[in-house]
Amino acid sequence: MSHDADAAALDDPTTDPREVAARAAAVIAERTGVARHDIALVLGSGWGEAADQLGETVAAIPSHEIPGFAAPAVAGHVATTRSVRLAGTDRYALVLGSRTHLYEGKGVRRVVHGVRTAAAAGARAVVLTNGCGGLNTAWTPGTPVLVRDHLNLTATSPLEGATFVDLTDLYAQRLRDVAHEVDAALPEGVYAQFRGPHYETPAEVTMAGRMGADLVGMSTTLEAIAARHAGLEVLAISLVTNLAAGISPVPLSHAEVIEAGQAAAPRISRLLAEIARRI
Ligand code: 8IG
Repeated sequence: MSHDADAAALDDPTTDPREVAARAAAVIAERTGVARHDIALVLGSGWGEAADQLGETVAAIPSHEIPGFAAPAVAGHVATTRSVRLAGTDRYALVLGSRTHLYEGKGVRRVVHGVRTAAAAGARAVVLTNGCGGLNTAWTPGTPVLVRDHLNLTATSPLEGATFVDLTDLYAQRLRDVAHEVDAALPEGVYAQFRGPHYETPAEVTMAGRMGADLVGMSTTLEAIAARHAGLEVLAISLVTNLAAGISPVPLSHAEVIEAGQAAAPRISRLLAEIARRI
């Protein structure tokens, strides 16, 4: 099937999106020479270089050459999918260097195609990373925070039909324990996903805080739901790249986001590598 035909198939409601994910996984296996990947990582804003210490990159594929994947829309996002042999192991990580966001308007299937592809490629666990705004002023820009739970404020779901999935332990306690073995001081928080692409108003940040959010962002929750439905264990790590609107005394800027990621790079690279090895 041609690349456009794969994209069209993914957008066709009569197609099971897992069929396109299976085709994507077959292309990944063929292009990387790795028949089965053990875990997957999705790199969000600020995490572009954080996967560089995972191990040896055995293959890199421009993501848009994989069925169902679109070219990235945001500056600072990396558009390659890599196969990495985890240092000191015989296990392979599939590193998705970019994601499709809900705010791109391409539909929820595109948003979660990466995690469905990871499951089809054999992964048992996925590490979702993101850059986000923080409500806790003790979390200065550059602070990594484990997602303990989420508020999905997108008013949508990646699941279609009567697909009832239990989300009680969505962000697996086992994987958060693994992360805490690596860094016992890692804080945990509740992540609220807004649709974006605009940042929140100060009133919306106040609302999110009263509803229990510690972090605000534009990704992750829909992917986590789809990942759990596909049978993956989920770990999510947020990099607070800015204080949320109204918490911060200064307006938000994308430049600030990129800067915070660069400053945090050594710490989050080590963190990600150690966690990936132990999962
Ligand atoms: I990076 O403050 C980043 N992404 N919704 N709010 C939302 N998304 C974000 C923010 C933020 N910072």
